[in-house]
This record gives sequence, C-alpha cells and structure tokens, in this order.
Amino acid sequence: MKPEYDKIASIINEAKTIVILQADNPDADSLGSALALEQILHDMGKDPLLYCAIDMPSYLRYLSGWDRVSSSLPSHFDASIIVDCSTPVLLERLFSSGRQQQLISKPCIVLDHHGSVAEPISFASIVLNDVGASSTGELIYSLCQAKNWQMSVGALGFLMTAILGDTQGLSNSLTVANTYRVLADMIDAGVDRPSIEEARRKASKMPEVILRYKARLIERSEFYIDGRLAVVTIPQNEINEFSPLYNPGPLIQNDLLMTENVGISVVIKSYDGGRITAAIRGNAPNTVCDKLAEHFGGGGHKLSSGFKVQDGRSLQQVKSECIKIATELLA
Ligand SMILES: [Mn+2]
Repeated sequence: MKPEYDKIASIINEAKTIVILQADNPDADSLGSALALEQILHDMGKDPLLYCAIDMPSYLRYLSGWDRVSSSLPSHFDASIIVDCSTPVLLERLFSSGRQQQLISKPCIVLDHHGSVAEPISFASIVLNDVGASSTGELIYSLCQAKNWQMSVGALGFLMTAILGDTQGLSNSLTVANTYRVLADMIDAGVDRPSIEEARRKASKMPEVILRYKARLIERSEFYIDGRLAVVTIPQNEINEFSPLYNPGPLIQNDLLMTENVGISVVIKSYDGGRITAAIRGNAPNTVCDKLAEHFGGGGHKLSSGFKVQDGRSLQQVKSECIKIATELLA
C-alpha cells in the first residue's frame, strides 16, 4: 500500500462536500477520472461536485455526466481533489479568476501520474503522483482497490475510458503490465469494453470540414533536423473556427509521427494577445518530449508533453527555440 493512501482516505472521511477539479486541458483521462470519483464518492455518502474552468470539448461529450462539470468553483466545499494535474500552471484560469483562496484554505488531494513538474501545487495537502501508472484512471483504481472502496460498474467504465484515453487504446508506452491486469479485472467485473470503444470511436469521427482542414495542416507541415522534427502552427482564427469541432493537435499529430524519420512532432497554437501553447509527441526512442517542454517551463511524459509561453516571445522565436533545443536533445 502506498504511504499516501491513508492521508487521502482521512481527508475524504472527514469531508462531506468534495469538489473534483480538472485542469485547463481536460481529456478523457481527467474527465473519466472525475466522473468515476463522482460515483465512488457518492456511493460513500459524500456530495461530490465537478469543476473545470474550460468547457468540456465536444469529443468528450459522449461520457454521460460531462454536463455536470461546472466552470465555476462551488461556493462551499470541505475538500478538493485535483485529477490528472500537478502544477498550478494548468490551473491558471482558476487563479486568474481570484477564486483560488477557497481551494488553498481547504484540504486538497492531488491525484496524478505526470511525475516531476517544474512548479508543484504548493497548497496540496497530499500529492499522489505515480509515473508507474498509465493514467490517473489506473491510479484511482489502485487506490480504491487498496482502500476497499466500492467501484460500481459505471465508475469502472469511466476509469476504463480514462485508461484507454491516455494509453490510446493500450497502444502507447504508458501502458504497463498492471494496466492490462486492471483492464482484465474491469471486464471481469462487467464493464463492456467494446461498447466503450465504439462510443469513443463515434465521438472521434470528424465532420467533412475537419477532414479538409486536416489536408491543409498536412500541406503546411514543416520538417527540420533532417526530417526528425515536424512542426505545425495553428493561428487564432483557425483555433476559433476548428477547435470547437475537433482538437487540431490529435487531428494531425499521429500522422506526423507516422512519417518516416520523424522523432518528435510539435503542434504550436498561437493565440491573440501573445499566448503560445505547444503539444509535443514523440516516437520511441526519441524520449525527450518532457525535456523539450521543461525548457519552456512546461512538462509531461517522455513521449507526450506540452508547454505554454506568454512572456512576449513571438511565434517565430518559440519555433526557432524549439528547433534549437530539439536539435540538442536529439543529438
Ligand atoms: Mn492523464
């Protein structure tokens, strides 16, 4: 049993209303984990509430309950659980709203699997951040198992969705032996994996306009370092037009990684007002994504990471810096 489990259990035991927070980059792992925890806590007699500053993207709305996620922090709660995030950088919207004081003043549990971060959540009462878990979903499963907390078939389905999201259907290197064991246990417990997979596939289908947009992204992909680094930049007007329909990163990033020689792909989004974000993905053995992101104050995994810059550096500067640092890291 992990040493953090008892502290987590005591915070939950003493609380009645518990808010579950997702960071400003919700995905299937964070939403699946949040919805699973909502059920698990409800079954324990608690009053769980869901928060995320960002509207749930359309491709996650196949998870029933997504519409219970509120973009405003509840006015009263006894404790909080932050899922799939260990850095305040990704909770920027909450901090800029000025509502963080309430979060800071109550017991706060962090459940994550991203490993070391440049800036940890200083006000967390307990951090369970296990890089050995494929996903926050898998980490929550292990926690509940160890503590004998009841997981309904519905909660297990959400946890399975979380795991399948981060591991891309058990296909990427986040998948560890325990991930298969957990999935097998979930299927034994009655989770219908084919229907979860089908729901995810259906929600991932793109409108025709997105297929055509994908062609444009492919057309303007840039390749550097003898084809080992692929870069696509996305301006604000395209974020406005296409992001609500489909996340441009996943739309193009796998194809970039399936291009011969490409070791790292970077999708850079450039927002009005100077904010620049980047999603970085890698092919083994080019396991330097976390290091590239850390250079810009971001973080993540060896094969999947991201960063955000808003210190006045231009898109061109960020791109040049990316190429320079990637050259060093890949050398
Ligand atoms: Mn995750």
